[in-house]
Amino acid sequence: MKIYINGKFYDKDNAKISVFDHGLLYGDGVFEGIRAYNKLVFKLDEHISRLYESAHSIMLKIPLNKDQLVKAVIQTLKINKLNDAYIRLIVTRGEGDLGLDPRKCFGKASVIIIADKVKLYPENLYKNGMEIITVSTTRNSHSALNPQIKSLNYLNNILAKIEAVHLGYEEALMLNDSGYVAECTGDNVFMISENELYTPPECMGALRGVTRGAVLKVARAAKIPTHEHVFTRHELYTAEECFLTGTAAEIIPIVKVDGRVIGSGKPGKMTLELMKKFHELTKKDGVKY
Ligand code: PXG
Repeated sequence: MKIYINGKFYDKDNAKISVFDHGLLYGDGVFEGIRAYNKLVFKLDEHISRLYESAHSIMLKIPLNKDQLVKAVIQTLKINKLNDAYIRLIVTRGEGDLGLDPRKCFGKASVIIIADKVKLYPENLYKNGMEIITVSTTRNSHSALNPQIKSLNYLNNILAKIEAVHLGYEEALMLNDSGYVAECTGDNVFMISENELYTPPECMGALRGVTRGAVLKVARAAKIPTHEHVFTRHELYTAEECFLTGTAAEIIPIVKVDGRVIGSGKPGKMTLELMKKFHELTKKDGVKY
């Protein structure tokens, strides 16, 4: 495996950055997770744009322009001879000293690209649906650390994940400070009620997921009414269908939330239809390499 760091490729064992990098010391940096399907990078522009938006928000200057970064991603995929891949794009603040002050790292931002095989949830969960549980860790409030910033500080999500794993679940449902449904630790949440599709708006603490955006578009094209609307756990418990979306997860059906059976207890009809349409999209929509 060859890993890209600041314009050069290194073997996995030699792919290293400084222990003084503020990405490591403070989680000061931004990242993206991207998929390639059969030599097509899915929604690359959207991921690159979101990375630059996250960086802009934390006043981190990415040392490459968008075109150069796209080229570096493609180069990493080619050098690793991967047709299908999960790509992790990371920009750290760079090397500084033990103080928080990012000015010490000025001009040293590091760009790292790792391309590897994908790891999805176990196959049987796509067929039979997954169970999730609400955890007590609430999603970061946007006045503290806006969930739109895909930063290297993922402790909020990790704390929720630890709770889920401790309770024997793969994924956790996170609420915001007001008790409304926000998202899961690494996936957006959707529900279907009276044949209409709902997902929480960004202001509820949901990341503007690229897969979320793609699913909303696919649903609209299929004439399914879509709503970015607040909802509570009660509405989710009594929904007809539920599913999660994410770059790694794609679309995964949810059949139980906090022990409450959703709909028939099996992956719903509309969920299955959207999964099919999403897979078709990944086969034709993307940047070729
Ligand atoms: N919400 C959060 C908090 C995320 O981190 C998503 C939603 C889905 O967004 P996309 O753009 O991928 O459709 C993400 C992204 C993991 C893991 O190990 C998951 C993400 C990122 C890094 C690791 O589960 N998901």
